[in-house]
Parts: sequence; C-alpha cells; structure tokens
Amino acid sequence: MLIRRPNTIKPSEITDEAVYNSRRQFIAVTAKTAVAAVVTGTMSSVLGLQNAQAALSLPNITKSKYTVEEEQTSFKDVTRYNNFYEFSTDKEGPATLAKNFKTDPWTLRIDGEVNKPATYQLEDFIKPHVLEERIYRLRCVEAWSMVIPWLGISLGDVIKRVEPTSKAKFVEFTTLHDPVQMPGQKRSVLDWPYVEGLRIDEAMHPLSILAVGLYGQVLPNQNGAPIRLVVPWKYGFKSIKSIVRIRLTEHQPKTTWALSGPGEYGFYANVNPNVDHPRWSQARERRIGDFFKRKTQMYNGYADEVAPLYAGMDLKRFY
Ligand SMILES: Nc1nc2c(c(=O)[nH]1)N[C@H]1C(S)=C(S)[C@@H](COP(=O)(O)O)O[C@H]1N2
Ligand SMILES: [Mo]
Repeated sequence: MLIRRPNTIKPSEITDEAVYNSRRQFIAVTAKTAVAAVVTGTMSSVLGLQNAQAALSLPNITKSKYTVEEEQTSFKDVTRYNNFYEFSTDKEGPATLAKNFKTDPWTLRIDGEVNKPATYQLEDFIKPHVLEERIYRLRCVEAWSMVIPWLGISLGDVIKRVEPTSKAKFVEFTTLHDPVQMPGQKRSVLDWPYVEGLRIDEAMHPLSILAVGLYGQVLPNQNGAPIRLVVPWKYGFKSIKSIVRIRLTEHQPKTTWALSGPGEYGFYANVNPNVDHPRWSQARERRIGDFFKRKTQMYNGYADEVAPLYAGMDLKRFY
C-alpha cells in the first residue's frame, strides 16, 4: 500500500461511489479557489450527514487561507492506514477493530486554569463554533505523509470560551481510557491514557483545530472519532484522537510519547527536516500513494505561519 501509484488506479476502485462523488464535488469547490465550506448548522445536522451532499448545500462557503492545494490522499488510504495504538499497532488494524467503538453519547471536560470549567456533551461543545473544511498535510514521525480534508473548529475559539487564567501556559489533552472498547489499552505498549500537549500560544494559533469530520463526513472511528486534535506543523503523534479532556495548566504536560522515549520524541515535535530522529532521517517522506519520496518541508510547509512561535529557540534541543 505504501508504494502504490495513484495514476494506475481508478478512483471508483479506491472509494465507494458516494464518497467518490462527494469528493469530486469538494474538489470542484476547493481546487482552484481554495475555498472551504463553512457549516453553520447544529452538530446533529452535521453528525447526521453521512455524505457530503448536505455539507455542500449548506449556505456559507468561505475562503480558508490555510487550505493546501495539493492532491488529497484517497479516502481509502486516509481511513485504512492509521496509527491508533489504543486499537492496534498495525496500520490496518484500527479500521476494523474500531468499528463498534461507541462515540455517542460523548462527554468532554475542559478545566484547569480557566474561569469557566465545563463539562459538555459533544453536540453542545461544537454548536457555538464555525465548522470549516481545512485541507492539511499530515506528516507522521515515521516519515510518511498524507493530505486530508478535515472538518473542524478553531481550538483557539474553544479555549477563549472557557476564559484561561493568567497561569494558563500549556494545554493538555487526554484520550478516552476504556480497555474494554480499546483492546490496545490492555497491553502496555504505551502508558495509557494517551496524553498530548501544546504550549498555549501553539494552541491559540489559527492553524490548530479540533476535527470532527473528514472528506465531508463524520470522523471515522479509526481517525479519532468523535473529536481529535489536528496541528499540521507538528509530527502526527501530537494530533491526539478521541479526546475526553482538555486541561489548561501552568506547567508543561507529561506527554505519552515523550515519556515512552524521551530521546526520540520531544514535547515540541515540530516537523523539521534538519533534525533527524535518532534511528532515521527526517529529511524526506513518502506521501502515501506516491512512488518516490519527496523532501520534507520545515514546519511541514507551514513556516510562514508558525516560525515566529519558535523565534530564538534552539530547535535541536527543543525537538
Ligand atoms: N489517542 C491516540 N491518538 C493518536 C495516535 C494514537 O495511537 N492514539 N496516533 C498518532 C499518530 S502517530 C498519527 S501519525 C496520527 C494518525 O492520524 P490518522 O490515523 O487520522 O491519519 O494520529 C495520532 N493520534
Ligand atoms: Mo505518527
């Protein structure tokens, strides 16, 4: 699957027809003008749509300057080649093992250094926010990458709503801990539950989103349903899936991968072709579906937007 050439495969072979048609429509909307659909309906209407039809008939279509105009990775690869260790450490495992994962009802807690801690049902959590389509590159620390059309809301808007205190310097995210539903959590490959974190200015950056969908439909379970982080200038492991808690903290959170291999996975994990992983180079990457490798871009191609966040920092030390 890694070295398949997309040109030799008909789109109808790699996606089912509804998805293919919806994808074609999204491409028609987005390809030339880089516009993104903004969905202003309630979460239930959004979660109710199993194809992009309804999303496309929604009223507001707006330009998103953060959408990349690159060929999107096929729906099939996006939803079958996954890292989701709670289900399996095999790439193709999560797609089948997460099939019956229960994402409704879903409760989300936001607390810590905020004036307005709250517990939400997912629908109420999403409702006040603008849902946008954002086509982002995702670059895994394992040196492969994809281009994925997410549906998501601004993380910064979510944080503003709970009014961070002056002590809020970091944001910590936690995945559901439920070994009955998530068989991978019965094994100690990682320290469960999965925890990730951002510095507050990274979390407030307009590129940081919480995604609830992809390819115009509700997020498939294997991609982190019902809600996951997407931080496109960082290695994929920062984009934590199936989030149940967001906590604002004064101190840097202890994050799962940094705990499991501190010499290999840092807290920052910014995509950087000049700082290799101790066991492999990060200079190049394989775009899933491509035959040849391509050069990895600084901050995954988002340097214009995010380089100022790290001005003056030694990136070899803060990897
Ligand atoms: N909870 C949780 N989140 C996770 C992971 C995981 O194993 N568990 N894997 C990460 C890694 S390594 C990557 S590359 C991305 C993959 O996201 P995708 O499967 O939607 O492409 O999810 C990230 N988020
Ligand atoms: Mo990854």
